[in-house]
Amino acid sequence: MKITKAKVFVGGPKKNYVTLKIETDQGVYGIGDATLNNRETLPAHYLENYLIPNLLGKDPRNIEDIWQFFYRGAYFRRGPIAMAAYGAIDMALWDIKGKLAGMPVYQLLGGKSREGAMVYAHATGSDLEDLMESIAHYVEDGYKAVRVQCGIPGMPTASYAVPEKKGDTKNYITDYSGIRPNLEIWDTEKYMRFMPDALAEIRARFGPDLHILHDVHHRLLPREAAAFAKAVEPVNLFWMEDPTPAEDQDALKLIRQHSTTPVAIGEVFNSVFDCNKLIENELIDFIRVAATYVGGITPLRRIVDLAGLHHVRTGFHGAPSHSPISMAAQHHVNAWAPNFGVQEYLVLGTPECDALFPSEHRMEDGMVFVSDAPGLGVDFDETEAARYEYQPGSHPVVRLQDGTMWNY
Ligand code: GCO
Ligand code: MG
Repeated sequence: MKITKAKVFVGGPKKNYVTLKIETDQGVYGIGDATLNNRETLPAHYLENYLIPNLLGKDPRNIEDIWQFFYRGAYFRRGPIAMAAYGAIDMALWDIKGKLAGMPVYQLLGGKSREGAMVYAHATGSDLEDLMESIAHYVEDGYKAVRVQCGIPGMPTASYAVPEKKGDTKNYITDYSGIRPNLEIWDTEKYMRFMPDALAEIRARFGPDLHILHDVHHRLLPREAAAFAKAVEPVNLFWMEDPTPAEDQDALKLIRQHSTTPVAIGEVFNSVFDCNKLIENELIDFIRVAATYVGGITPLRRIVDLAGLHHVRTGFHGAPSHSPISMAAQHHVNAWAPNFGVQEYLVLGTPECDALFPSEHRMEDGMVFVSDAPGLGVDFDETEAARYEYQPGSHPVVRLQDGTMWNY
């Protein structure tokens, strides 16, 4: 059996998805997602110029060897662009293997550990009342876990993931009006004064059962993060995400020494070597890696197994930047993972997106039910894809009030 053709598509409805389609001499094809948010053309070029020419003629059933060939063969290993490109190949090969076996991918991983996988939604508000309404809306929809982000009084601009004013529906992750970023101004003191009390009010309003998550988005220094984690302990958060920038992993020791608030980290990691020390030293509670950014299902499964040895549960990244293909890959890993925790999931749900990626995965009452179709259980419509093209976009950048660059 041989790979005969592979093509990359960049585009999508209000998003730049990078989709790889691998075809074989036996008519079976597989699809993968290489979307690297706001740098989408780079994994696409890497696939087209370097990886696909080496993929043609290979036996698609040798998933492990193909992964090792690209990873070891590059010599300059890792990095988000390369790993997203390998990730797309890996997902597509698992899709092909599932179709050949006539089984959904979760069966190939070891079968189901649960029927539905709990997901969390993103609630947001320009102020606390606005946020309370947003949370209530998800709770009414049956969500058991909600991430909460709130506008901070006195902050000069809106901060991460919150609207400027009530009802503003702009895409806070990516502005597609060009590659020059919008500016956010950040003030840690204002955040530290407001957010712990706001979280306490949310807990009081919604009671003990709701799983409340909060994303600090890399904004705090280690001492501040430890103080924040301690202050929010009575709220009993499901997790505090990315309290500090993840390059300095020792920073997390200080948080651990001062609080029992669960810590989730890893959405910017692209290899097991970015998280093995954190896991082995038991400095985190949830690992946030994504199938795309760590190079596909093959390495993701290894991270999950390592995490399981150290009581670390999964909480895979699932921001809308991921296409329904990598979300499907994660639904399969979630169905199997004995140490599953939660899945971030933003219902894309637009008719355009459903037409581009027809899928049999089902979402109900805040849970995802994995598809039983052979392979990944999601398809890609090339005719629909022809309607879209790449749109340049950017994340905001962040500065402190005196102009110092800070972490988005
Ligand atoms: C999350 C993330 C995202 C990132 C985005 C960057 O927890 O979902 O922090 O919102 O900002 O994925 O592209
Ligand atoms: Mg995050």
